[in-house]
Amino acid sequence: MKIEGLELLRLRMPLVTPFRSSSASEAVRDALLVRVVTPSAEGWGECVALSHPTYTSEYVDGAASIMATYLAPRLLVHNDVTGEGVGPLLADVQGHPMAKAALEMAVLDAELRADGESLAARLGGVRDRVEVGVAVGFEPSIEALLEVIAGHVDDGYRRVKLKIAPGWDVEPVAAVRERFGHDLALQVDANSSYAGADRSALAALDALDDFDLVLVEQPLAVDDLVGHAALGADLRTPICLDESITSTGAAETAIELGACSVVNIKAGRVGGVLEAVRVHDVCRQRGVPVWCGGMLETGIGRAANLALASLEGFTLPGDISASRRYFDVDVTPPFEQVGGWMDLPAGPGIGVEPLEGVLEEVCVHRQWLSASG
Ligand code: NPG
Repeated sequence: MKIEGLELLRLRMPLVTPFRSSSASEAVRDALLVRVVTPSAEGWGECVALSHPTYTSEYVDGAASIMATYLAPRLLVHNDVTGEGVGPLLADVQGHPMAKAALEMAVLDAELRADGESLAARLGGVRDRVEVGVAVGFEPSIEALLEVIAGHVDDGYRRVKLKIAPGWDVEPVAAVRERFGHDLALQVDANSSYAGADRSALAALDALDDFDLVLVEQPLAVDDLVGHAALGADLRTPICLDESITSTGAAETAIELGACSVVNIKAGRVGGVLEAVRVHDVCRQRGVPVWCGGMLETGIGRAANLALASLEGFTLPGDISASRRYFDVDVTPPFEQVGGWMDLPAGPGIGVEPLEGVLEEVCVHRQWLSASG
């Protein structure tokens, strides 16, 4: 397909409650959408980079800049760009996986809409609804945490992910188990906050073994595969990696070294949804379950995550919560969950597109990029 042009849209989306993790505290989702215009269809993608470079080195202003300066020009000069072809065309630009992933998604979406094929079908999805969970950030007190979780459980969620860090781990986990029992699937995410921790902090991770957790996510540093392998040999609870899994090769290495036995897959972190499928495939070949991580996406990114999560190996609930968990008004028709299940949108491509009226409300900047400048 010839890309006639593409538009970068910056959205200001207030979050219903601030999301506090060890790497970020977001009260407003500063979102970046990509709209690709071709003769036969338009396509949409979302760049999951956050406002600040605290989860990885990417951040939304930087992503918009790298797209305009380096990535979009590499696509606009060609007369026939395909979804499969986006990665290779951008490969000489080092890094920036979230920016690249958004462009690949938008081109793929346009291609699929023109062909009348859904993204789930194209990726090899096997289910039309997926199990989902909810991630809870840091709360100021145990009581506040329990209240937030009670709300999510009342909404029907059956899997909760807690942020943990040294000093906030055993106590909140024990309180959640005490209050909600063992029917609630519970996992924790440390975002590398135990990297370089002292023995007492690491002893807390051992103590978490007594709480029947689904997994402990990314306790140590992004590049500390040996440390994760050693920790995994001590813990009964499976170790899952997120930030460390930056590509298919990284997944193979981490699994071969015994650094993880579960993998969190995020298309933005690995450079695109097609690479995410390859990560899924190598995990599945090795019997490693995967689940779809979340980055506070709007409905555009959420729709793409659902398609990815419909693949066979996604056997654990992902961080793909309902739109209302994040925004009073989503930029797409709202995604709902019932009893911890979410339906995939029907229709070609990602199956949704922005609601014009809402887009007008939340869009704070548009930048049009075309070959003619
Ligand atoms: O529900 O989309 C969501 C958030 C899920 O906790 C979640 N994401 O480390 O995976 C993570 C975490 C995150 C939150 C990452 C904020 C970056 C910023």
